[in-house]
Amino acid sequence: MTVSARFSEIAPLLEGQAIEVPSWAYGNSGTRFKVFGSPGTPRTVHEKIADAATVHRFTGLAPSVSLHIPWDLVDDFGALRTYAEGLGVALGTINSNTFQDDDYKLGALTHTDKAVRQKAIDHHLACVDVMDATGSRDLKIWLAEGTNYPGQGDLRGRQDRLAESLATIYERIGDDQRLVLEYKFFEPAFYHTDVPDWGTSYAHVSALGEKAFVCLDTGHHAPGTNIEFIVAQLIRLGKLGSFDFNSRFYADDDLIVGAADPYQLFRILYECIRGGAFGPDSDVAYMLDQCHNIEKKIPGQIRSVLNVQEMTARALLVDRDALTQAQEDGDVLLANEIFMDAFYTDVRADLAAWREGRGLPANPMRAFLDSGYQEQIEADRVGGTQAGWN
Ligand code: PSV
Ligand code: MN
Ligand code: MN
Repeated sequence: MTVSARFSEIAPLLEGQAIEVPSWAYGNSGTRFKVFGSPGTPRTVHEKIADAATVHRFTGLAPSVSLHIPWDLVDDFGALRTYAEGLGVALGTINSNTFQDDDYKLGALTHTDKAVRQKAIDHHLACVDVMDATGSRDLKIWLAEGTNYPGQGDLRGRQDRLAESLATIYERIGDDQRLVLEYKFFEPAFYHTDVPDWGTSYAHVSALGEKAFVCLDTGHHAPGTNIEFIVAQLIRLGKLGSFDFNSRFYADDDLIVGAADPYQLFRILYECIRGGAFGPDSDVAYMLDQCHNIEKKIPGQIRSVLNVQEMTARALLVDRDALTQAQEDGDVLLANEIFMDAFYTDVRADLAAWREGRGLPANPMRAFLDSGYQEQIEADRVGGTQAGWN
């Protein structure tokens, strides 16, 4: 197999593509109705990392794994780092968790009770301690905070307390570290959410300083939202820190990225490329935030990173000079045609040939399924408690 001439022009840009995978994608998850167990599910963080390393081994795309504290708590994070590196992956973003503790029922960083706020702040400071040991750059904060009923909370007072809590956490962020604040338009709170949109996240991270950025989770927007516009705007403002990629049909569905709307993924990646947020000079972290409720988890992750790679290749194929010319000429239909031409280009055969040339399987999914890894973990991982959304 050989790659086409046009593809070989863009192929070098695919070389360093890295998509971080979340540890929780390997554990069991479900809906509020049922969490399904599945054979071979990791019982420890070490087993999650081993599965993540397997995704990287077959795809060459996922060199780091993101951890969630306390789900992935261990006594010795330095040793965990060494273990991960031994498997060929790094430990990446550290995610805090203030959504599973009774004390946080009415808020954590926004709570009216100073003692509760301090507890939530201390948890984040402990997460930074973890980052120091793992060598992680980013602390990712997603807050499940908000209210269910008008009048329940003082909207403005909650923002003030949030700003104050975040500032305390930010003080502890090291010179080589960053704080990324994720937004989500609703859920678990249903009336108002304290960080519901990119504007609110942007306001907070701007106030914090240059080590604070916005995290954009593709599943966290109202239907019909033009996400690529938000991407373009945050890149313009220098505040796009990271992506949590997933697909949504209805709300925060956490489905395989590119499954629901590959064209939207293409448009998002195009804005990243257009904005200089893709490639070796970019600091934007590309991560998955997905759960695999009914499908097998490792193949689910393999499919996800391959989807990102495929849409990246297509977005790189946009003839930007011709597009700029058409835009400047006001040629609406030609501009759209140039854009769509790239989107409709089937890059799968070229990608397969290119992978082979780099010593990777042409078809990572098939190679994984044929490898026996899944059967092995299903046989080995019996007993103990399966990891999950716990
Ligand atoms: C909850 O919505 C959520 O899916 C957020 O997107 C976080 O990034 C993730 O959980 C992990 O905390
Ligand atoms: Mn997320
Ligand atoms: Mn989410």
